[in-house]
Amino acid sequence: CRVVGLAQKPNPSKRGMRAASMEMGGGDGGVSYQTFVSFALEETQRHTHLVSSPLQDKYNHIKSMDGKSDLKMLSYKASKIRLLRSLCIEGGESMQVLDFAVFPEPAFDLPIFCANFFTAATINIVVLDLNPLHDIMAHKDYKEKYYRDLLPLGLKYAERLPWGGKLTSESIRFFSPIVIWTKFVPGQDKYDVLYSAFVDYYQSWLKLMDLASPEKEDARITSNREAQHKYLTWRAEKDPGHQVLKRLIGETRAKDLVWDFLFSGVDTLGSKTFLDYFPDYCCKDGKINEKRSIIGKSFETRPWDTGGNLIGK
Ligand code: BLA
Repeated sequence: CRVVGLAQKPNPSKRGMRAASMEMGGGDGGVSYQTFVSFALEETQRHTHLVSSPLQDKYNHIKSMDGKSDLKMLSYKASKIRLLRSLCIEGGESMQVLDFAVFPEPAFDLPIFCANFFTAATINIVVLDLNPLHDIMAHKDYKEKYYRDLLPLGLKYAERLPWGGKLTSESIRFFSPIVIWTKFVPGQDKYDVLYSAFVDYYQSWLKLMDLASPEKEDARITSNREAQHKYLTWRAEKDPGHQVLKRLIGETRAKDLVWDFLFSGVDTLGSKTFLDYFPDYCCKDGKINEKRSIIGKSFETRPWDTGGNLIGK
């Protein structure tokens, strides 16, 4: 994730970009997610004016304790974007990670762009989605507004990046009907499909951003802010990446990275606690249950039909 120059460049064709993604890997034949981040930044710059986030000074580069991995962080903001940030972990053939997210300003009810790719020597774990800001089960109008037109995009990749099997049941409420949740054995073909999906999903998000106009009512802005705070609270507390980060950089620095960088806003956008939002996690002693899931894992198969209706239990 080298800091890319954000100068305007001619828009490369998707074919060109795919070719570029195929050339990456630092010579070891593996994947590197640097190209994904470079694409996203250049593409964002075509739609809005990105400025460096105040977080950038503190969070830019950390070397893992064993000296084998580099953690590289970038963060920006823009008129409709509260925070665009990425974390790339480059650990050679043993590990490559991308955590790329875009959080809108609370005046917008835009989905949260989410790309989480974990690549180890024998497995890739992928979540790519436009995470709904509001609960799409409870708010059908929100689902219609953002996802009806995106369903064909989800279908486009449903076969080539098939459902990854059971997952933490609580996570499903943060996912949209077009979520790509998949696991696969490392392979160039798959990375090419993943790159193409990333490009399509990100361009779709940017189009939504272009069209978004700010809410006029304070109550709606407050509701957007609280929904984003709930999302940040969930991820800051339960993100699967936390364990890996602890191993790489130690508990204190991992916690700092998760709370102050990856899910920045968790301490400022609202005052409710994790247990206020997710009371099922409360232990008898009043502490937060350390398990990631209370309900357990479920959703063996994709729980939405082609019309985006939830069909799983
Ligand atoms: C596994 N990551 C997972 C799983 C999901 C996600 C669903 C499967 C296990 C589970 O069901 O919890 C991702 N979960 C998400 C996302 C949301 C969510 C994106 O609720 C958003 C709302 N993953 C990372 C990073 C690392 C990482 C940065 O994003 C490492 C630094 C690692 N993810 C990782 C690992 C696993 C995993 C090692 C497998 C081990 C495990 O299941 O804990």
